[in-house]
Amino acid sequence: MAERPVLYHCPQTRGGTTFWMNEELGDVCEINIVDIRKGAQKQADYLAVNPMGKVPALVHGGVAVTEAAAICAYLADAFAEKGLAPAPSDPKRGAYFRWMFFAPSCVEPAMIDIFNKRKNENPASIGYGNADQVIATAKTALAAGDFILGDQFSAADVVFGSTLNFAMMFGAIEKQEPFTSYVDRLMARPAVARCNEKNAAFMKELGWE
Ligand SMILES: N[C@@H](CCC(=O)N[C@@H](CS)C(=O)NCC(=O)O)C(=O)O
Repeated sequence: MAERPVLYHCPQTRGGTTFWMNEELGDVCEINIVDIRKGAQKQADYLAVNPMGKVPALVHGGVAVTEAAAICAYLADAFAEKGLAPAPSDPKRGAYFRWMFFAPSCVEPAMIDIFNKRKNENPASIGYGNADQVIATAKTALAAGDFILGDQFSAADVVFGSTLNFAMMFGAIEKQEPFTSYVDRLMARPAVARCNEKNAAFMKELGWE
């Protein structure tokens, strides 16, 4: 599809995950800033894109994609030549999807439980079990090497790494190995430095302190 995707983003939000993905791909999206402090995410024009009234969102070829992990997976496939997703025939595709979706399905709700000091009384009936199970399982994702796919960085690291980074930054998951080394490795990437610079400029433009 020749048309440039439009990424709806706001600094200091989960939009950061998709903004990083865009930067890893070589800045392939047009960026549209949604000022959530001014409530732009609840205005009719944005609700038409994402009825949840949340960022991020992506529009490409007239089609909206929401949910940070879905946007990252979509962009990795749309720009497959950049090598951030294993091909459908590649056996690594299983681990790629598995951990990319483990992050929002399991790590994120467990993180919110810890943050809100909420204990699940019936882990068998809850999709993510409990926080201890999630943390122990998340560690196995990093057994293959420096990245989820071993020595190959992929969009799964953008999603999984962003989630772990936020969880440890806000104290929802205690800083611990192998998470800290993994996140440090990811945060040292040139694309992350570019995102930090660009987000600082956006915040200045928005008049945020
Ligand atoms: N499940 C969504 C969550 C998006 C989300 O929670 N976005 C927050 C910012 S981190 C937001 O837009 N909040 C503004 C609001 O709800 O008014 C995703 O993964 O993309």
